[in-house]
Amino acid sequence: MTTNQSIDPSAAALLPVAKKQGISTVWDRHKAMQPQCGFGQLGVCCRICWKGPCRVDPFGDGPQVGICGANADTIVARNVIRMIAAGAASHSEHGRHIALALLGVAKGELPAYQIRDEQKLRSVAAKLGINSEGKEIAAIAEEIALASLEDFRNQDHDKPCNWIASALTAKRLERLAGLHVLPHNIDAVITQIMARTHVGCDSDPVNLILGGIKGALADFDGMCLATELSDAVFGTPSPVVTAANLGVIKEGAVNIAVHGHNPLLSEIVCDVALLMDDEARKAGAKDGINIIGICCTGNEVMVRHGIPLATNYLSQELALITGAVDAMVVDVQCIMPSVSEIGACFHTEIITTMDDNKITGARHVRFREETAVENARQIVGFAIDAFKRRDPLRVNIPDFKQTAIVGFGTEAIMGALGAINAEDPLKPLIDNIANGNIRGIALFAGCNNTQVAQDSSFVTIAKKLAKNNVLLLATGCGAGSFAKHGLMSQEATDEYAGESLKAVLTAIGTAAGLNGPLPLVLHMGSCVDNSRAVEVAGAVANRLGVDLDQLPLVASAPEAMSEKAVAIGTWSVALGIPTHLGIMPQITGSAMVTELLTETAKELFGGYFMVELDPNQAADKLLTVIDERRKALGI
Ligand code: BF8
Ligand code: SF4
Repeated sequence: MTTNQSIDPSAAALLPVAKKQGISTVWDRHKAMQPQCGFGQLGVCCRICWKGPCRVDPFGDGPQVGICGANADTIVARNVIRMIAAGAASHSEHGRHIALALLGVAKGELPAYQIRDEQKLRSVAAKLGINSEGKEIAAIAEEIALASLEDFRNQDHDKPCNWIASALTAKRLERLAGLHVLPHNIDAVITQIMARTHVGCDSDPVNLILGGIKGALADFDGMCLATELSDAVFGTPSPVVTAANLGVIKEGAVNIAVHGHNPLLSEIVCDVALLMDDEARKAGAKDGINIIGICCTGNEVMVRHGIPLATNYLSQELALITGAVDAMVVDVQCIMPSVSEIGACFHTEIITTMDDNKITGARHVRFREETAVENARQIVGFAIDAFKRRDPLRVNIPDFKQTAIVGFGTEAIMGALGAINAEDPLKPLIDNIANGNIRGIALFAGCNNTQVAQDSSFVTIAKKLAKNNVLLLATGCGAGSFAKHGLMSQEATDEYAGESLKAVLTAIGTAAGLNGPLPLVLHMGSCVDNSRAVEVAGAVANRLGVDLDQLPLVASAPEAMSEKAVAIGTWSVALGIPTHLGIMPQITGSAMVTELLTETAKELFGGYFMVELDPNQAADKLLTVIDERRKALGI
């Protein structure tokens, strides 16, 4: 059962409930917003100064330049790189938060946190060129935290950020350095984008876009450090069986949805929930406390601890409409402001936790790492109290959930491959790519967007690629889509994988002790965890002595929405990866910028954007690109 708004059966079940109760959802608001502004869609509206707003007439009849003289190329370029700056700021602020927490742990100032994965910490040290031999864990952690914070502090423009320098192939670093787009300092690069796009500054669209690419690479740096340091503090993901979709909400439990992005909060909420389970039972919840995830916080706790995922971005409101979520605790990013109003229609506590991310009407618990346990106790207490106010007559939990095997970070993938060849884990992967059993690799990333039926493009493209023996990786809300629709299961491999891919996934899964194939789509984590996919690709490239832009590797963000997705897509291109967008980017008002990102980028970086709104055709185009790359490699 699907609707034209979403192919998620939970949406079909709950949208009529919302309608009956007079609750408007993201889809109602999308409808009310039609027709959307054509100037905005083309990217030719400028609000950068108060002489404006200005807009360039795309049909050529009206003004072709803004009041200051900026033309469509300048306006479009400025708008899109400001989006990249915002995306990079979001990811790297998350990264900074984790790096500062690691420093606090190292100094013994944050008792709520530990280094849960010492081995990872040591491997991070090695990656960053820090000698950890004979040193205490705390000392290594401090050095790593300081080296990470250096990426926000360094003033030497010729010295690239530590993390990006450690993460990319030598060939890629050389190419990016040659184009002057390697970031030296995340904060500085973001500031530069804001400065150069101020009225009367950089108006050269090519120069602007190159500045944006540097910002996108700063975004990559921020997500590398966020991912790797989180693994050291909270544990590195390994395969775990769990479930996804709104059916993971339990009628008999105090349901606490953790939503947002940063694991610093959600991890402690999970720990404290275990300690307060009895309290919930005493309040009448026979199933105790049930933590469920939404968006990337959901992905973080899912891949590390097997916490079930309730849903991805577009149906976060539907979780509340079940009437059975007692508290939704949020931190940063991708939280619809509408949740506080919908929570108020029910008994649900909407709890914000970060001082720079409040929502009108929500309760705010000021979360600090120093008082994390106390804050989490308070939050769980509010949830238990809310549970007592829940109206059982308004509970509508859709009976949909799918099994998902998740937790395939770099180490887990290498571990699984190592079960086949312990001495040379990459060999089975490389051999199977070379002999064509695996035709190529596709990384699915990015959001949901009301412009396409929720999850439909993800599922359509993935099934077609799998049938054509493409190995599938996923992060973010893309991973959420696949988990909800049962594509992260062994059954999905049996049903949808092409014969040779199925044989490979079965051989690896069986050797790795999964009693069957690997799931059809490998869940690598949240959006910041896209860096994991680059790590695997980089290892393959290094092993073959080639660069990333030669691998039969593609990326797809078929339902992209956020500024963070714009930043990720852009670094993916800069790293040499052909990157599909299934949503029309707001750049087409400038033929020059469009050409730069879809054509010229290919010459400069090897990667480029491919825009295709039709998912079937998108899959075909991705296959064509994979085949081109294979041919060029002579395989
Ligand atoms: O960082 S995929 S809607 S939740 S931005 Fe947001 Fe997009 Fe989801 Fe995660 Ni990523
Ligand atoms: Fe108009 Fe130029 Fe001001 Fe933009 S910067 S609003 S184009 S005058």
